[in-house]
Formats: sequence, C-alpha cells, structure tokens
Amino acid sequence: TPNTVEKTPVTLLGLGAMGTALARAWLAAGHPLTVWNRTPARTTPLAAKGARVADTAAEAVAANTLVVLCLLDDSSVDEVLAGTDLAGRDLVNLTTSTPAQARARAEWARERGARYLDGGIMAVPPMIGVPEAGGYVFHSGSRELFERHRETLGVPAGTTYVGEDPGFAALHDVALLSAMYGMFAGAAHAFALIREEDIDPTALAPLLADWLVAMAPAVHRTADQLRSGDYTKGVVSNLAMQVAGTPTLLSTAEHQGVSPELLTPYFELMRRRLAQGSGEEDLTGVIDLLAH
Ligand code: FVH
Repeated sequence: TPNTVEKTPVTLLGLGAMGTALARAWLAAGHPLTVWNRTPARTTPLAAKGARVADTAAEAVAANTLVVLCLLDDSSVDEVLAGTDLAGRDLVNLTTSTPAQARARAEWARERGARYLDGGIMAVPPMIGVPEAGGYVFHSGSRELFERHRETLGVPAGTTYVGEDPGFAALHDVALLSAMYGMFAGAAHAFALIREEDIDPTALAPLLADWLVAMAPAVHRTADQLRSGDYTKGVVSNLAMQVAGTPTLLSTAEHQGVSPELLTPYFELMRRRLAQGSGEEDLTGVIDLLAH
C-alpha cells in the first residue's frame, strides 16, 4: 500500500526474544523490514509476516540505511558486524552494554563511516508494541540521528533521549536496573519473612507493591538534596531514627529464621554515615560513602 512505501525501511540484526518483538512491531506498523539472525530458523515466522530475510549480516546491512542491532552483548555485535560495510549507515545499537562499551562502539562506528545512536531498552518483550505497557528505550549519541529516526524508533516502544554522550543511554539503563535489583532484594526478604507463617504470599504481594509505589517518590527528595548539597532539606525520617529501627528488622529476621544478608550491607552504610555525625540527615549521605 502507499502507506507502507512511505515508512522508513529498517534492517534488524538479532532475532532473540527482544529482537523478534521489535520486528513484529515494525512489521505491524507497515515498515519494510529486512532481518538477519545467526540461527536462521528464527527468521521463518517473520518472513511469513512479510519480513525480507537476508542470508548474511553484510547483505542485511547493505539493504537499508537504518540498521538496528539487538544482540546478546557487545562481543556479539563485534562478531556480527565484522566484514560488513557500515559506510553511510545509521546504526542504532539496542544491545545492552556498559557506558564504556557504548562510547567505544560509537567511535568504532564513526571510524567506519557510520552514524551511531545507542539504546537501552526499559521493557521486556511482552511490553513491545503495547504503548499502554509503558516500556521505552533510552537513546544517546547523535541528536540529529535520533531526531531523524525518532518516529521509526518510537514504533516498538516510547523513546527517551538522554544526551549526546553515547554512553548515557547505557548508564541510565544500568542505573534503573540497579535500583530495580535493590527493590527485588527487599521484596525477596519480605517474602522470606512470612514464608513459614500462615500468610498467603498472594495476600502480601499487593500490600508490598502498594508500599513500594508509595515510597518511590522519595527519590525526588534525594535528588533535590543531592543537587542542593543539603541532606537535611525536607527530611521526613532522619538517619538517627532509621538506624535506631534497624535492630527491630534484624532481630525479626533472626526469629523468622531468615538470613539478613540482603539488608545488612545497606544498614552498615547507614550506621557508618551516622557515625560521621549525620543523624539529622536523610539517607542521602549513604550515596557519598559509595564513591570509591
Ligand atoms: N529479554 C529481555 O527481557 C531483556 C529486556 C531488556 C533488554 N534486553 C537486552 O536486549 C538484548 C537482546 O535480548 P534478547 O532477549 O533478545 O536475548 P536472546 O533471546 O538471548 O537473543 C540473543 C540474540 O543475540 C544473538 N547472538 C548471541 N550471540 C551471538 C553471536 N556471537 N553472534 C551472532 N548473534 C549472536 C542470538 O542469536 P541466535 O542465538 O538466535 O543465533 C539472538 O538473536 C540483550 O542485550 C539484552 O540484554 C532484553
């Protein structure tokens, strides 16, 4: 249809769980799509939906200006792009990488005549192509390139541009994932506490989820304190009070037969900060202790 012809053609390298979800979203939106995957069998369902299948990565790269990568890791990007001609390509790398790898990859692409945009996907595959699921992708690197392809890149999930530094998307990605694991650790401890009791975990779950959501806005106060340098600004529950409360949590864990190992590193940092005379502060001073 004429509508299809107008859509930016996309090459996609990598058809794992995430790559396949991206491919389906672009196909559903009418983008001409060329795909390649190391294991060819993964291309079959997409070919049935209209994707063109390239025999080699080099052929896929040659097919379109916009080339998106969604591979396992940075070394698989090396392997896949070895021997491809990247001159004049717009490379968008959605493979999870470290900020340093993303910066090196941007320079690597520039040396080969390609423009480069890095991406960090804040979504799991079922959220792709489902705008109401709230998934999005951090992008960083060339702003001009981001603007040029904003509409196409926004088809599978929302887009959030975080700066010209190609490492910033990965840094934002890792920052959010790190916070997520802290949250999962806390939830794991909470479930362990009730596990041997007559409490249904499915009854605790909504209470837990609501509590975490209620506490989450505290990050705005933390950010405000970091920016001002005043860690007492707007403090609600000061550090002295919070440290005083930790024995209750630890002895409850002991009585419930639960290892405190997920909690103690954070409690130790709180205690060290208190020992520096920061009892009137918020928890923000812990961040200072984390700097090497
Ligand atoms: N799936 C998820 O929940 C997360 C959500 C957030 C973002 N991540 C990142 O997305 C990248 C791809 O993840 P994925 O879920 O698609 O991963 P897999 O299903 O394991 O597919 C991996 C693809 O990479 C290909 N591949 C791996 N190694 C090589 C290599 N040496 N040479 C060529 N291709 C390679 C693999 O090919 P094959 O095994 O099918 O032949 C898949 O296409 C990733 O960075 C996540 O961190 C996903």
